[in-house]
Amino acid sequence: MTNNQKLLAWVDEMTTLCQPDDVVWFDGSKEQQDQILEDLKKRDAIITLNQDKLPNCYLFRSHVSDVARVEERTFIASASEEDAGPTNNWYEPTALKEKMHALYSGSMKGRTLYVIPFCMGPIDSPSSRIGVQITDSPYVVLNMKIMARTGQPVLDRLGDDGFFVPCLHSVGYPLTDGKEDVAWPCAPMEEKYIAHFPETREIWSYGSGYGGNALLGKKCLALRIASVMARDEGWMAEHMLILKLTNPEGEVRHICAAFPSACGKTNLAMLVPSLSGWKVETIGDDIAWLHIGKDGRLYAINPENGFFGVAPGTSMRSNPNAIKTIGKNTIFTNVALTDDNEVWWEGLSPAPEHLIDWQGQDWTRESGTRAAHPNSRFTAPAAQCPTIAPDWQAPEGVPIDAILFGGRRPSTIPLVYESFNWQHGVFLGSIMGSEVTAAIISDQLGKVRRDPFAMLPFIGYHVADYIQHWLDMAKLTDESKLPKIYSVNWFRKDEDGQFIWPGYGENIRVLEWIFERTAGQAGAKKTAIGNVPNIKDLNTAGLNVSNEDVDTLLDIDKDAWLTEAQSIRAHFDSYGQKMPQVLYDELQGLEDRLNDMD
Ligand code: GTP
Ligand code: SPV
Ligand code: MN
Repeated sequence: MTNNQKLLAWVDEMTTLCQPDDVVWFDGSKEQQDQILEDLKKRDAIITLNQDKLPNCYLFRSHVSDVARVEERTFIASASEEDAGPTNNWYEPTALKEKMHALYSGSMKGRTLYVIPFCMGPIDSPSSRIGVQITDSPYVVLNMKIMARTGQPVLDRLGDDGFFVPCLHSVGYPLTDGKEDVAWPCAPMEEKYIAHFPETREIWSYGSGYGGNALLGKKCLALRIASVMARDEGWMAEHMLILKLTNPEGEVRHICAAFPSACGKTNLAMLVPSLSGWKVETIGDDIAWLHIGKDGRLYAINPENGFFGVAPGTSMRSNPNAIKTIGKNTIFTNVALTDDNEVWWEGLSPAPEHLIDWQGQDWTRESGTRAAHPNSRFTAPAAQCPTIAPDWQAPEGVPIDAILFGGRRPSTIPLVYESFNWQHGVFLGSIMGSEVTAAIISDQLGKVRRDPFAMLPFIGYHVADYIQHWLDMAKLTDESKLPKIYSVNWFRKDEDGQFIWPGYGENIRVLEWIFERTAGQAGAKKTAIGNVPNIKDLNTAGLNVSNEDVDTLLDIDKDAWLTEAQSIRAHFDSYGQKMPQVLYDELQGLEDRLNDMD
């Protein structure tokens, strides 16, 4: 329990507001989890999977409207509109609180209010931060238990007057006037609010039970609010995986990679190298918190404790480590159910004859629909990953040698290239783009949008100030100690719309080149856009891709890049007056070098 008066007072106040039938402090115990499972079973809100094959695994089916993050209903309620910048939805904080107060009033009637103390980052890390989530969703409680460190150890660290981020969450479906509960309660789209108050470090989420809308430690705290803390305190909160790479000689490098949602972070973090002697170990698959260490290098911790991974496309061929991770103690959401009470999704294996699809309907191969939702997910403990690095919970983190930026770009962007220096690397992050994926509810699916640093939906303040913060990080240390920065693109397509690069385990060839560049070994040619490997600089032994295709993947198309530069200028302009001048200088430099090309 706790004597933290601020916490006790906040829980009292929220209880009075939301009027639940019960209040339960989640202590992380098996008894409490069993109780929650029992309640869910009674309500038919959970499907118990085959306990011989998938021990302690469960399936949830969400409401058809509540299947991914909702960027249109996500708000940065900073005191001034200017601080939210041009890429966020802004709402005046007092007005938003008033509006949401009305929604929360009595919103937990007929339900239990759970209090979940959680720690983002290892309990003993000075870089970790504490949050407390109030929620009326038992699904959220079970997921938070996997995704964060929860319960009494967190309250112990918090102490009597420690700081926490209050995170209020309600699914927005009060059981008033005899209203019956449903398997997945949520509110209609126009009543959903995913609200962030950056100055007071508060999170209020209403109306959705899914993923980043509802597991408030993840995108809301560890990225949007943490990005504001990081700006104020001189560190960085980024949408990045963290991996440890060991070469055949036993030398180690640590790599962070920022890719937008559903663009390959989990897969790269668990990569099984196709080249013998190389080893990849996993430290994190979605979020990195980066600090300058005592030695002046940049160190990363993974603030999370589990993986909330995309199911479709995950198989023993593409990502065997993920498959081995999710064999027990895992929650599946919106995947299909087999006749043996196991799980299935597109890309896992040849489709069985009969399934129950993610909406609970009979499905056969003739149905012509997807059996699993494209944004169906697994929630699994990170410690179960066979490649989890032994030091993944090191309180000081791991020193980072290289940062990768990448997205889904069917054309123009080569397989890999290296920035000239930190400032040019920041430019590479700022110009990122990617096709929009099913991780977001959007009518822009498949269209390329700019997504600077893969953080477009997660920067808790003005995008131009965020880019300036990246530039400023170099002033906190000797630039030569900072990681080298690379752009990668696994998603180039040919005229038939097929991926040219095989990806997955073959991405080790790109990591090998990057490893050797950090050691001053591999060659490269200096081009208008950056340092690009020559074909001979890449290890292509045994690679099932023609030299012609590798040429295409490494080629720089002057006209396509000049068009790209124009689009970058428009996108910089849309960020307004605050955009750092040096980024325009970098853009001008790129255009000048392109115009000098033959
Ligand atoms: P979030 O959890 O939404 O942040 O996604 P993520 O960035 O972790 O993406 P993830 O690794 O889950 O991959 C998303 C989809 O891209 C899956 O369907 C993968 O199978 C596919 N994918 C991942 N890596 C590659 C690759 O190297 N090549 C190709 N073609 N597809 C890939
Ligand atoms: C993402 O969309 O980047 C995710 C899934 O990692 S969610 O937790 O829903 O944000
Ligand atoms: Mn993500």
